[in-house]
Amino acid sequence: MNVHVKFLRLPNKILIFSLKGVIPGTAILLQALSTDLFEKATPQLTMKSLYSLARGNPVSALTTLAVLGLINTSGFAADKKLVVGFSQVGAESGWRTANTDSIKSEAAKRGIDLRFSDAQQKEENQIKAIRSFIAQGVDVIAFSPVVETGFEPVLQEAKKAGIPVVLSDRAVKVSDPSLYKCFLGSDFIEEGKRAGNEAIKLTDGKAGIAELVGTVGSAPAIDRAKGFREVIADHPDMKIILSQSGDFTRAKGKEVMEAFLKSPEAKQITLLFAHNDDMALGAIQAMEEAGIKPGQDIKIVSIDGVRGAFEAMKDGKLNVTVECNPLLGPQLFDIIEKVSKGESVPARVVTQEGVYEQAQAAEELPKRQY
Ligand code: GYE
Repeated sequence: MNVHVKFLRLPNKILIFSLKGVIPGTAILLQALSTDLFEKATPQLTMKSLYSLARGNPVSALTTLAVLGLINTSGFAADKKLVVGFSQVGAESGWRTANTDSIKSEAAKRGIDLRFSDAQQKEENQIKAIRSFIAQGVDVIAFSPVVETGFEPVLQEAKKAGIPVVLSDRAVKVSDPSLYKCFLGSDFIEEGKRAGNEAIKLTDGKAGIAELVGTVGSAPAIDRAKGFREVIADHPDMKIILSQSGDFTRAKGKEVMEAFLKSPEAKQITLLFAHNDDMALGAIQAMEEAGIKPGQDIKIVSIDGVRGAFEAMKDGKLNVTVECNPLLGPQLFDIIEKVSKGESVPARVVTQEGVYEQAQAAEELPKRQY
């Protein structure tokens, strides 16, 4: 019998175990096996013990592997599927739905075993989901953090378990940057600046601004507010007179706009800045119900670029949408696959996006993918 056993330990603790040979008395040919799963699946079976077992008695090493289910019955090494745990924010907006679809369809296309969990916009649900991914021993954890803070302890647990983490769409604030490998997503400060510039153009630099803020404590809400303020700071007649969270949903956007329109400052509102399109669409309804012409009496700038925003622009009810691309699936899984192989990835990958005004809406609408 001729059995070759090879071990290779990569610096990031991935073990590669390759074995080639025929089991005597059988036609079973064993070709190759990647063993990064050994440490997780069989912690009792250390590389050293398996190595000496295989050296000393190859047949029993093979049997051990077979019993552990690491060899498929046809005798060929099983191709291990990449297991990815993904914790999504929720289903709060058109943007989010498109993002979820992009992630799920890309995983299916690549034959990835995706464990998908919806946090319903609650941080505690996300922490639970991440803990459960750690317990399941997934290969890579990816998530879109609802808010920026509070994830450090669970990310430390993932690090201890040797499971790499990739951030998708939103960022976290942690003191140890090694707690995640990469943050893939938009530059939200830049989006806020673009929205600010469009607001200045629309109002000739003089506006009473109502702001519909995204989820409090989330990266896009913090950064879009910051970018917008940075740009309008040079224009003393651009004044934010009302600002409140609508949690990125259409229903809350409508509710908060109704309250704005009943407030003593209502008459001074000449521009609405909504941190996403869904809230703007809710606000448009509130304005119409109050007899106000959205897009005319009150100019509206929002962010995302979802189909509903283009439709509203076509109807003259929304003035500008700043694009934020949700179709992150392909880029995300490129990063995840690299990380799973121990390859290095950039700590930050920024998505490319544009700005769309009313005049472009009719032409753009049929091309929109979300
Ligand atoms: O703008 C909003 C969604 O994190 C970029 O979340 C995302 C934001 C997006 O609910 O619509």
